[in-house]
Amino acid sequence: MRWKKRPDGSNWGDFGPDDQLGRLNLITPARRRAAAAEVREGLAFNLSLPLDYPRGGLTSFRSPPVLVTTGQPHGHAMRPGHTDICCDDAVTLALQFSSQWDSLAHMGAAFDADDDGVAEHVYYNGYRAGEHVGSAPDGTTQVRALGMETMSATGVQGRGVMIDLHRIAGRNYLPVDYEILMRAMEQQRAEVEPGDMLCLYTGFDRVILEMGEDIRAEHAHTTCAALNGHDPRLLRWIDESGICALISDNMAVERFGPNADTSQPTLLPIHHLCLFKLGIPLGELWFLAELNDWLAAHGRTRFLLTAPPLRLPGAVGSPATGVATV
Ligand code: UVW
Repeated sequence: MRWKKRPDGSNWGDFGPDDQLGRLNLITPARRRAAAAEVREGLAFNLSLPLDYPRGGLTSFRSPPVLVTTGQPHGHAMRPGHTDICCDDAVTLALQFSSQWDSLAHMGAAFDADDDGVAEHVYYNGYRAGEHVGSAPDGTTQVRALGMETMSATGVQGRGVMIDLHRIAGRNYLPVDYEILMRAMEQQRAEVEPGDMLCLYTGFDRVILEMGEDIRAEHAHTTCAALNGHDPRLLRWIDESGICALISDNMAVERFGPNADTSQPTLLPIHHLCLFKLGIPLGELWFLAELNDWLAAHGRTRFLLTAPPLRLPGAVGSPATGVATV
């Protein structure tokens, strides 16, 4: 056993001692069939920003994609005497630069999981920093547990539920607590069931696209809605709702940065609850605008969501190209 003591309010061990999927275990064949029943029109929406967005200075520590050819120039003749010409390319990008999934290896905590009075650095279900999730001195990652390949293998397909926070906040900065979220759900007749993937539309995706190079880090802290992770009732609801993924078009799903409450032990309480305690992957910077517009115009909130991350062994984050079908 990797742990003797689990964090209060966590579900470590509930899906098995070696579980690495967390709440995604709740997507059963029956839930996938219920999700497929949401497909009535046959329309599909791509939920990724172009991966070279956000531009400007929104994220300083994650680099945008750089595409290069893999040695031979684009349009090179494959073999003399034949008509075929060919292009191949390679990319360098930070996996969490644009529309992305955070795996359960993205954030852990200092916690005394072996109950010896000293906190260790651990992740969901007691997986250890260094031993299971770590990086070598040359910068290569050594993620042996909780990496993207495990999440990807499930296909990440189930029912998505959209809640439109932009309808409430517009582009005003709004920390969303339990009351506000419940009011939005009631007004929009949005119901969430265990195993659903919850999408929160804030309108920040369109801010990113419209502002282009002019966007700055402070726009993430001063524009649109973001969950208030310091509201205990909101945290309780996230747990009790049974959601298996939490997704938004904003930077971090929750508020962070200069306006955030720094008096608590964790700076990102929703990351802590979801990734560390409950095994709920987070989707950030998704492009939800067109899907949200369509759902709002048709009085709907539910859809089939298919969003596997890259099946890239050892990756902590992944670009996300979710597809919603309505
Ligand atoms: C951090 O910035 C730490 O993470 P995220 O991209 O998940 O918000």
